[in-house]
Amino acid sequence: MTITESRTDLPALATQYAENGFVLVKGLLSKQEAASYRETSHRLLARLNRDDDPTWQSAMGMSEGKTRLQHLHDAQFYDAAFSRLLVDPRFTDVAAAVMGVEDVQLHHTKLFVKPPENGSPFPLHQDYPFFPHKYHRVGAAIFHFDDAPEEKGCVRVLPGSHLGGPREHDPSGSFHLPEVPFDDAVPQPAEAGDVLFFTYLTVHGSGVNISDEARTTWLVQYRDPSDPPTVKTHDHSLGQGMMLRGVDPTGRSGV
Ligand SMILES: O=C(O)CCC(=O)C(=O)O
Repeated sequence: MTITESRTDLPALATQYAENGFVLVKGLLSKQEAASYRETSHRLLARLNRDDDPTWQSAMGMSEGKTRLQHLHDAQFYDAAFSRLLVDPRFTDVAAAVMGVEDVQLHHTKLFVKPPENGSPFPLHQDYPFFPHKYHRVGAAIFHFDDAPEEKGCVRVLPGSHLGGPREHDPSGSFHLPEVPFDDAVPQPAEAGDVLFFTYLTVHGSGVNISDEARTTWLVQYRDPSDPPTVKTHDHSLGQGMMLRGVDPTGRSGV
């Protein structure tokens, strides 16, 4: 099951998101824009030439050989093109509609490149345990800057899994959900320009990139500013608390 909608029908998006915990919005960016962001992403990572690999410890057993992942936190602090995307109403209007709120606040961002042939997978997990919030009005948008068919290790989700609320995650090392079979999660193949929105309670992960092309995505995590964190974690992220849409009615008390 892949739940896809056009970004212009906001009530339909909100309904799909409420029922399934995710929605794939087709063509939110044009192919040209996606190609430009892809180029910017790869150029930036090549220029920084960092050698850190964020592959999860718990992902090691998901493939035969060693896998690799390139990443960059806070890309909007390196290139203004990413800042523009953060406040683009094509994105923020959907983020607000699916959360059922007016105001959208930045939590953090992560640029990922899964290299060809051995791009690292992500074990199934909720994002909730990494940064729990009181009312769970926290979501993610994954921008696809190139095509992500299943063989490129596209994102997978467990439809409706958000409805059961927070789950107990394996506390050893990186949080994940060893009891949920990986194959239960439904692949969400996407094209360049598509954006996958999901709640931080939706169980998700992704497979190994076994194709001969990189998979390039930008993950933006956002929240309702009226939803306070219950634990102060992840507050090293640059720009956390920046308003992407509307106002912060709390006067920054949650930041
Ligand atoms: O980009 C992906 O394949 C999944 C990323 C993810 O699940 C995460 O960063 O929490």
